[in-house]
Amino acid sequence: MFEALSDRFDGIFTRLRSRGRLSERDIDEVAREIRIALLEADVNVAVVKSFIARVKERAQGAEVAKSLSPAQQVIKIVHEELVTTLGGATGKLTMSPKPPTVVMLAGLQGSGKTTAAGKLARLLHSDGGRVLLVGADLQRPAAVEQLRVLGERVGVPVYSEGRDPVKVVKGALREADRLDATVVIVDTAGRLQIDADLMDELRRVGKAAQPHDSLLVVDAMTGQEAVSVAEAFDDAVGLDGVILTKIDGDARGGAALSVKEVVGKPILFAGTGEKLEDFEPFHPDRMASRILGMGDVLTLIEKAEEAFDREEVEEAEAKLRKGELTLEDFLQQMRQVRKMGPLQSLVGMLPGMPKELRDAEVDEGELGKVEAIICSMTPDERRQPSLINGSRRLRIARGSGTTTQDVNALLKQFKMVQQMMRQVARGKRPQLPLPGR
Ligand SMILES: Nc1nc2c(ncn2[C@@H]2O[C@H](COP(=O)(O)OP(=O)(O)O)[C@@H](O)[C@H]2O)c(=O)[nH]1
Ligand SMILES: [Mg+2]
Repeated sequence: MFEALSDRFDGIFTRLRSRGRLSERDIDEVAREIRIALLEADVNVAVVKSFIARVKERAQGAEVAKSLSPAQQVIKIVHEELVTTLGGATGKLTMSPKPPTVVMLAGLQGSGKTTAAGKLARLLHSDGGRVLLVGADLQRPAAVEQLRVLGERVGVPVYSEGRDPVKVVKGALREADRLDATVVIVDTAGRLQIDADLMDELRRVGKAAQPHDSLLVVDAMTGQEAVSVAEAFDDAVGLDGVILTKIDGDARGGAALSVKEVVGKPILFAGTGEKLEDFEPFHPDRMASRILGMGDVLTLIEKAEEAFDREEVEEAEAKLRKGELTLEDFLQQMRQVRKMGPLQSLVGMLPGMPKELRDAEVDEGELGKVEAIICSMTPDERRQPSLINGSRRLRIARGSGTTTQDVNALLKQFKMVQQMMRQVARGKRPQLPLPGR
């Protein structure tokens, strides 16, 4: 996500780092480059203008922090202003003091409403909420069925009936009372374009639902178009916030960087993929760090906490400290890391990752191979790889559908990791074969 924009900033800051003191002209030049980068990213013109003005003013005012180089100061200012443009503080759903809290999702067809309803239900359900999903999209015959499938996977009930969305909502609110639900999420019908009929239906559904949170679901990949759509919906039905979907496919970031300032409504959540778990609260500060290639360590940690079994981690840590890592532990850790999601998206969250690495295709097939090889070993072999002689090697290669070269490569790699771990265990800094920039 936001790769194109990240690359531009990367280039700008790399050039900046080679300078000493920044003259007024230097600052003008950087400002010009950032302006072009943002316009290319499809950020709204007025937003770009005010962003550049703020950065320039602060950079010239030189809030001189002695610990930072001139380049670092500019990066810090740009980071802070990006956070502001993305919405400042992390937004939250307005929860009704008297349950249930009603969340209504609106948006154009294909923007990701139904998917977002399922994802939001999953998030709130896992936080202990008693969620009721409501299928009020009766335009598309398959829409309610799609929602039912999602509800089943998340483990929350789905309510729908008949042909009138207003009746559905009224029935759903009674059902919510009966179920003692704390959150009701209403999925509504979309159209290909904004039209009077759609807005009229939304108003009627809204009147019946009296939502505490009226959220617009927009596709990030549509850039400026997403911003116009948000303005139109806000004018017609009034919005409390935005869910920005498909940011996984959005290289530019124009919608993310324009919505808050143009429409005045915060982005509350972001869709980061097609799966139910590909959904996160929108944190402006973390997004800004991601855009500037500073990584998003906090999200990474949260994902890790979700995927990792604490006891297993503690056990692995203890072994690490004693320098006793085995291939079995290696396999287990690999599986846990893979539970966190596609490696490519994880690498993108690491700070200071060289651009080449961020862009490199992580070979998931290669990982599958490693897993197959370790699985083909006997438990003894996993604990004591030195047992693996020529004939065992051949057996393992055959069993895993790989070659003896593959097995050798893995054993060599593992030995390196083991050595590194021993260094760590002895309190030394490991000598990582890191690629230089
Ligand atoms: N890559 C990606 N695809 C998404 C995301 N959210 C939704 N989709 C896909 O977008 C398509 C339309 O989604 P849907 O929820 O049916 O849209 P609706 O018409 O607004 O209800 C589906 O194929 C979804 O899988 C997202 O965050 N990332
Ligand atoms: Mg739908």
